[in-house]
Amino acid sequence: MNKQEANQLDNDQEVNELASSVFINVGERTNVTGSAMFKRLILDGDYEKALDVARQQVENGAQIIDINMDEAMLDSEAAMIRFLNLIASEPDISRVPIMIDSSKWSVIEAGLKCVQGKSIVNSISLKEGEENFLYQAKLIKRYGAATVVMAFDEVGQADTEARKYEICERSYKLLTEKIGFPPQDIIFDPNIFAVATGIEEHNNYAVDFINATRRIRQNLPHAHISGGLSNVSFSFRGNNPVREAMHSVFLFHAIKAGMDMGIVNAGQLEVYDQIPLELRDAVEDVILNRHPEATDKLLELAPKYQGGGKVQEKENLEWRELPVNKRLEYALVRGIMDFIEEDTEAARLEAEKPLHVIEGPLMDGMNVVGDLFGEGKMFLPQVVKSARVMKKAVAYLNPFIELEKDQSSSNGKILLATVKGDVHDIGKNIVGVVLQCNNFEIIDLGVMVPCAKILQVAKEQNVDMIGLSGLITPSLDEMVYVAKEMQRLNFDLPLLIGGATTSKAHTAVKIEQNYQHPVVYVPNASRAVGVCQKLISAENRAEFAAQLSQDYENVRIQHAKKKPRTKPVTLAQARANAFSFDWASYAPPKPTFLGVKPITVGLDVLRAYIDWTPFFLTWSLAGKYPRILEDEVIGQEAQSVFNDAQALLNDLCTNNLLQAKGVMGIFPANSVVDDIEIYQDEERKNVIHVAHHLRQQTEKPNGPNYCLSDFIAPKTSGKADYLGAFAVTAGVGEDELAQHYIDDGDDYNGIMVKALADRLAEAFAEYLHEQVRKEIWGFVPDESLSNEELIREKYQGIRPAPGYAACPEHTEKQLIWDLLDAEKHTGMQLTESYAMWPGASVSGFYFSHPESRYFAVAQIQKDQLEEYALRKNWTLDEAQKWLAPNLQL
Ligand code: B12
Repeated sequence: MNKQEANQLDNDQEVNELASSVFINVGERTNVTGSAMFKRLILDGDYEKALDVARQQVENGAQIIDINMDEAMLDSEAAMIRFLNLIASEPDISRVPIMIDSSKWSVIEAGLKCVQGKSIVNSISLKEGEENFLYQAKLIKRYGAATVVMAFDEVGQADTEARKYEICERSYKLLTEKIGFPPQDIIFDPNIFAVATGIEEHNNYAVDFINATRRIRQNLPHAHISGGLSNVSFSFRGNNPVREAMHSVFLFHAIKAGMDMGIVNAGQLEVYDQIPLELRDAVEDVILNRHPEATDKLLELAPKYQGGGKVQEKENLEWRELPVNKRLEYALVRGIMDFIEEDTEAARLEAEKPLHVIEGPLMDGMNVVGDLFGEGKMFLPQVVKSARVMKKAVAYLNPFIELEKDQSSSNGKILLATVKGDVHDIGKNIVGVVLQCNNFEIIDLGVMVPCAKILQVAKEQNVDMIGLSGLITPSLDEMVYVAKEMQRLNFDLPLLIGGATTSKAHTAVKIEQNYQHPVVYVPNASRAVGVCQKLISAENRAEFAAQLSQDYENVRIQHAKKKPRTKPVTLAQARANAFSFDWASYAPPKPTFLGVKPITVGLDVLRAYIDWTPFFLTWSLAGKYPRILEDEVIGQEAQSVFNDAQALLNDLCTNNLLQAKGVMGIFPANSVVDDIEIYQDEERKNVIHVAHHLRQQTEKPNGPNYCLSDFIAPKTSGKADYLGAFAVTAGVGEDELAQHYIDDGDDYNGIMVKALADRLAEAFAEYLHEQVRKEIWGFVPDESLSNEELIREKYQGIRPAPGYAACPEHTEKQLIWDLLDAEKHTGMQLTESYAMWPGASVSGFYFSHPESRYFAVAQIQKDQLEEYALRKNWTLDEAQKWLAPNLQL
């Protein structure tokens, strides 16, 4: 324990006694995942300065230093070896034990080989089963090292007292009884998770930790207990006084129960006795889960203590000398939350009415934000952060406005909804925030909203326009339906259309004609502001509407004249030009496993597989990762949003706030023309399911007319081939967590959670595909590709997903669900439009053929439409509905 901390704890007899006698503090500033400064030094190759960081920690009293080099842009193994070798020649650092911290076993092993003297491995667990656990523990024992054992098993990370204890007991028995691991070298980490998150199940997390600690200490002799303290207060990020109080109270109780080691930042610890009594009581209620309103009470109290945090003292606070309206503008433009309530209060006292603060300085500030955004001088993430500040100020003023029964005068009311059957809302949420920044009032009905509800609320709330959003093509039909219903029910509100699969052409040809009032396709959030302002303005609306309908009429005329760029061919001609292959001299790879396999994997594993480029697109920052971080114009903002993402990702991983669940399967299969028959077993007699695919139907003078079935051995070839399928999600918990942020006025993190969940879902698909290629199907056991190469699809085989270009027909997801029993294994559900819930989900097929490739089916012809209807047992109308995107509009 460092000196400062010991002093801080001095005032409390009990804690101090325990602390000075047994509590060991682990320094973690030498961890690239936890310290941005250390990461920069290592990435820049400045190992001398990085050593200074280690030295300072020891000087400040750290009794162990944790070293972690897990960074995607680093050769972690080499960095670990280099740094440990340097430390070995610095006696003032190497006098304390080294904790070798990595999620990769190879890095740990490399570290163990370098360290002289006693080291500690961070960490091992039963996550990948007993065999792996004991194998790693044996090696650690051979090096004479101690180890942190996480309360994590094959099922997942332990969250309840029972699970924590049960996993630790099982680990203890395995270690001590099976391989004679010295019990005093076992350090359990029973997982400190965030409390007061707003999610009821999290309320008991601290109690669970403390009780599990007590049981471990009572029943598993000599073992130690450790944990990362800062996690517990994650929900109060930005409010240091409350966080410090939470740390202190938690430690007070955990040490009493037997916690004897931990990562405790001295600067983030309040003296238990000096915590104001009302705050200490409220914090204690939360930590010990003493009553159901504990979180709400602490939330209520928290703002009172905000603003006194130590972190802020270091910042340049010259702007605090500005007049209040300029301070508000400064905070809005820079997204600074720290003083917003104080300044809003100052503005309120100066104003005649509280509402004038919104209409005056706050709106002036937001207008500056809007202008800077319009001029391309501010970027989307910054705007969303500004909105967070604005919301906080408005929330502060609301009770005063209520008191005066004043009516707020917004630019206009807009109802937003993701249509029935669709679950995507990132784009819609971004549009909502940007419009709010421009003083529009937003009524957001969420996702999967039926038409009747949209229209009913629009009437009840007397909104000024309706905005619809959708990501997948079946949603387009639903938008057409809403337009028709608006016409039938004599609405006269403008209708906005947006979302990834919508387009001006589709809006003009399919939607606009059905409704005689303005219908506008809006390609992105920044365009939304101008469009809404024109539609709301009494002078501009008529002219804008006339222009729009002329514009859409032109689009329709152009569209009608449009000839296909390439000549269509008949289905028979296309089949005659199918991909041809010498099946006779080919042996399809036989999987090492047949059947269905549920998959669980930690987010810490998945994060290494993330493709970051689309993440920046979500934030309207276009450019390839990692180059985007160096970009002259947007580099700084990209780096900032990336840093925020890393911080949140760290929290998601350590606090288990999202979960990834998946299932995969491999089945005997053969192709029959454009279908793929899936068989019950290797006898290939019983067809259990049929996968239906579409064939390219345009003239291809230089290549085949592909269909996915081409990549599976035809039944007539007599070869035994296989088809794989998967469904994965990283979105278990995403809606609740995002909503928690949004309810707290923090749309920025609300959007960030979903953007990260999406990235993790795709990373899961990438990770699982690699497992399939290398092990489960095993057709390329020796594959060794970097994440960059994986992103560039440098592997053998493909994983097309229903909805994507090679298999554009969404209902085929039902087949995946039936084959894998996906709902049972993962909880993932299909909506009536075949969107997957949770939103951050991906599903698809696996093909192993070395020549299999991605392609676009594109336009199909009437003969294929009719035949496909027969194959699917559909009416022609049904076929037209589901294949609409591939038919001439
Ligand atoms: C990232 C991504 C994902 C993410 C999730 C995306 C998300 N949460 O929105 C993940 C990996 C989970 C995913 C999964 C799938 N995806 Co996807 N995905 C994409 C991708 C690459 C980018 C979408 C995105 O996030 N854009 C950034 C956001 C901010 O933009 P946006 O949603 O378009 O919103 C902006 C505008 O549209 C507009 N806007 C949006 N709504 C509104 C509303 C109003 C009123 C207004 C005014 C404006 C407006 O303003 C927003 C901000 O500027 C697109 C391809 C593309 N280039 O669009 C494919 C794409 C959307 N996906 C597609 C498909 C098929 C799928 C899957 C079905 C694949 C599968 N079988 O697993 C699943 C479906 C998931 C599910 N839950 O059902 C297809 C859809 C085509 C189709 N035929 O339906 C696309 C177009 C790819 C393609 N070219 O084939 N996907």
